[in-house]
Amino acid sequence: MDSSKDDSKDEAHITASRRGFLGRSAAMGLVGVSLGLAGCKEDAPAKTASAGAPAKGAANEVAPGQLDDYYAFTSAGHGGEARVIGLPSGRTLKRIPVFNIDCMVGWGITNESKAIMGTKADGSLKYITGDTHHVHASYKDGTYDGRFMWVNDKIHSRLARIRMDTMECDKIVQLPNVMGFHGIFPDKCDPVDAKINYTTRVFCGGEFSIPLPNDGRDLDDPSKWGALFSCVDASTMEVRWQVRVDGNMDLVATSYDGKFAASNQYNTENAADLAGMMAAERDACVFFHVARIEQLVKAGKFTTIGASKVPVVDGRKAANADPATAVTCYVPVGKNPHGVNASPDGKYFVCSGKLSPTATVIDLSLVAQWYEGKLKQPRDAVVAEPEIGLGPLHTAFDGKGNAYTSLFLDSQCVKWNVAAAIAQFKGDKNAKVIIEKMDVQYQPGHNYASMGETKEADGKYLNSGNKFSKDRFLPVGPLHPETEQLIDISGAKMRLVADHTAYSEPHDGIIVRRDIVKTRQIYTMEDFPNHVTPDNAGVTRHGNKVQVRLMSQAPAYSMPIIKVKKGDEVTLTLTNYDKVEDLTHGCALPTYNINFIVNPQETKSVTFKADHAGAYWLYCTHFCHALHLEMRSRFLVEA
Ligand SMILES: [Cu+2]
Repeated sequence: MDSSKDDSKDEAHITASRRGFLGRSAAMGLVGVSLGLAGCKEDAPAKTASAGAPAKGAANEVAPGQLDDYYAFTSAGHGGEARVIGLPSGRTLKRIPVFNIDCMVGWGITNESKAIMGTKADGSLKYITGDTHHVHASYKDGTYDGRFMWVNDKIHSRLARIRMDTMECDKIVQLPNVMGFHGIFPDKCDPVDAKINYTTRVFCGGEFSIPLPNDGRDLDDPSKWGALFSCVDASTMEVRWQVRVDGNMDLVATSYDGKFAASNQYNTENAADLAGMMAAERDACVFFHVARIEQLVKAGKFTTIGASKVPVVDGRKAANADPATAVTCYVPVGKNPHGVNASPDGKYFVCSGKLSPTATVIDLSLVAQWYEGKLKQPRDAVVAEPEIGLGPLHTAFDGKGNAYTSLFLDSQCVKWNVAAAIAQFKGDKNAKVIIEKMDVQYQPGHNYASMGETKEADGKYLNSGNKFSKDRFLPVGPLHPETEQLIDISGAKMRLVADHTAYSEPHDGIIVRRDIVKTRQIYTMEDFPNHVTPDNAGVTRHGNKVQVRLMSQAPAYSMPIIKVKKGDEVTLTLTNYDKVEDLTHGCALPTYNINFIVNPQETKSVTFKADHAGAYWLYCTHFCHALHLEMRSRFLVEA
C-alpha cells in the first residue's frame, strides 16, 4: 500500500510539471499555429490538411520487437541511391548506395565499388552524380522471385542491378546513344519460350532526343535527332539491342506473357520546345513486339550508331505501318501521358495524360490482334478512357479489378473500376466508374500498391508518394521532406493510416511481401578472391608499390604498426575475420579520404598514393566492441 501511495505521488508530481511546461508553451504555440496557417494558405497547393485525417486504430502500428509485413524498395531521385523501408511501420531499414558516394559503407571509395561504378584512366570515378527514378524487381511466374532489383540513372543513362540477398549493387551498365534514361521494367516471361517464365531482360525507355550519334554534328537540326528503347540482358547486364522510335519515352511496362514491352510517350510531335511538345491532342503508348525485334537482330537486319556495336532496329512509325512486319505499334492515348502500368490480371495497360483528365485503358489482346492483321487501327485497342480527375499520373492496382490513379493537380488519389470503365466506354450510362476520391497531402507523383505490379496484388496497402509535404511535418528550413502516405485499401473505403517522411526525393517504389526476400546475414570469405589470410597478411613491397594486407577481429587489427614511404602507391586490403552477425568494422585513415566498412567475413581494398608524410591513426569507425575506441593502428608514412 505504501508503495502505491508513493507511485501516485510521483505521478501527481510528473503531471504537474508537464502541465507547467504545456502552460508555458501553449501561448507560444498559438502564435506559431496562426502564423503557420496563414503562411500555408498562401503557399499550399489545392487542398488543405483537413481532409484525409488519420484513421483511428493505427493500422500501421508495428509494436516494438515486431517485424513489418512488407519491404518497400524505392528510388531516391538525385540522391542517386535506392532505399529500403519497412511497411506498414515506415521504418527506414537501409539506404543502398548505387550511383552516389556513401562514406558510411565506403561505396565509391573502395577498389571494389569503383570497379562497379566505372573509373577514368586515373582511377577516379567516372561520375559522382546519379538520379534514380524507378526500382523494379525480378519476376518468376508473374510475381517477384527475390533475386534482383534494377534502378535507373536518368542523368548518365545507366542501369544498375542490386542483389536482393545482400541488398548491394553488383553491376552497372551505361546505355549507348541514350540521354534521359527514365523508365525501366524487367520482362516477366520469354516472348517465345513460355518455359522461361522468369526475368531475362530489362527494358529501358530513353526520354530525350539527341543526335544519333551525338558527336557534334546535326546540332542545329533536331529533325535528325532521335530516342532509343534499350533491352539489357538481366544476367550479363550487357545491352542486347535498341529500337529507334518517334517521340520521347517516359515509363515502361511489360506484359505477363512476355510478348510486349511498352512505353508511354509524350512529345510524339518530335518537338524541341515546350509549345511543340504540347501541340498534338493525342500522344501514344508504343508497344514493342519483342520476338520480332530479336528475329531482326538475329537475321542481321539492323544498323549501329557511332562507336556503339549494339544492334539498332528501326521502330519509327513510317517504317512500321504494315502490321505483318512491324516491330512497334503506336496506340494513341491522352495528351502528354505520364506513366504506363500493367493490370495484375495481365489484360490491360493503363496510361494517363498529364494534360487530359483521362486514363486510357489498352487491351493487350487487341494489340496482339493488330500485329496479326486482325485489328484495323492501333487506336481500336483502346477499350476505355474514363474521366478521372486533373493531372492523372500513375496507376496502381488492388488485384480486385480496381485501379488507383494519382491526381497531381487535384492532390487526390482516385479509386476507379476498370470493368465499369470498359462498360461505360461501350455505352453503359449506368456504369459506376469512380468509386472514391481521397485527398492526399499534397501533389502526388507515383503511387504503388502492395504486390500491385505482380499477379499476387493483394489489395492491402497503397503508398502515395507526395511531392509536397508543406504543413505536414515540423519545418526544417527551405527544403521540406516529401510525404509518403500509407493508405489502407483493404476495405470498401480508403483509409489514410500514416504519413511517413521521405528525404528528397524518391520517385517510384515497389512493395514486396517479406517472405519473398531472403537475405544473407554473413559473407563467405571465399566470395572475395583477394581476401587476406594469416599466411599473406603483412606488408610486401615491389618497387614503390606496397601491399598492406590487414585482418580485423574485434577489438584489433592484425598489425599495430604499418610503415610505408612517402611516394608509395599503397593498396590496403582488409578482411574481417569476425563471424558474428552484424559485427562490422570500419577503416578510416585521416587525411587520406579513406573510410569504408567490412562486414563479417568480407574483404575490401583501397589504393592510394602515400603523398604526405607523418603518423596517422588508422581507426575503426563502426562501433564493434567495448574496446572499439582502442581498435586502431599506427599508419606511418616516412619522409
Ligand atoms: Cu571495430
